[in-house]
Amino acid sequence: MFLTLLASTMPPMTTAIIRPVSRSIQECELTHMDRDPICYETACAQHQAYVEALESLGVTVIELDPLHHHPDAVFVEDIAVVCDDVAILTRPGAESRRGEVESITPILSAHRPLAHIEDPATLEGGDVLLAERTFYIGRSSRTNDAGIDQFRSIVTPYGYEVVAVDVPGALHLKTAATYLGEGRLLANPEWIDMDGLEDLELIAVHPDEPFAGNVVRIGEVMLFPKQFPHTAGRLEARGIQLIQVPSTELAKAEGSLTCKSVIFQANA
Ligand code: CIR
Repeated sequence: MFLTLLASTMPPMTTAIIRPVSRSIQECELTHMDRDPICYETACAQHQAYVEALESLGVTVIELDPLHHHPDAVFVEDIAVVCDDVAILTRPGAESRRGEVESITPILSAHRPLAHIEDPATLEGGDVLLAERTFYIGRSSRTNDAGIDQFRSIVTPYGYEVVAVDVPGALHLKTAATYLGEGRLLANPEWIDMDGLEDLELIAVHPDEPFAGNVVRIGEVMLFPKQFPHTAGRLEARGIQLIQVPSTELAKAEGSLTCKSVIFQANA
């Protein structure tokens, strides 16, 4: 009781859970991309730059143990979704990734009540886009209708809405679109069905940069991949402040920037 009262008076602290790149990253899952050799050392260096960018914004970073026998384990976003009220442990659509989930449970149970996506449902965090009180959830090769339904029953009691969005052209919904705050969506409209998203103001990626729709938003600042200068220009022209980070190596594993962390507000 005392601890609960104390926690409710503490200022929230932006926290990011991350995990080192697995030495087996070359064996990663690929869905919409051809295999291109990935340099483990470069991937680690770029991942470190990502972590440092988060820390430069005052984010507290918690590092999980590596899971070298799980090639995709660096992409922690897919195994858990955390909102202010609850942490949802997912059941990844990629079978090779299901063994990653358990390892994030202890840290999340210290911060939120836990809920679970259960068989036959599948859902990956890369398909979950939160904009204010609405969760847009990608219906993709990794997230099925049962996953969306289970997610809806978990979050509806907390006052969230859930809208399903078809994702015909990308791995996950957030491969193609992320929320910038203030009702704005950065997106590649070629890859997703924009129908459910029409309440949001679309800022389209530059046509030469189809993968530029994924940013990590920390307050007013956005981490953005360095390799997309045209889309960066579009965002900066609207007064959006970017920190550009190199992310070419894990992009070859079909990973975007958001994939590499689970970000939530923890009580200090
Ligand atoms: C996979 O296919 O599962 C990994 N190679 C990439 C996961 C990227 N995660 C994300 O977009 N949230």
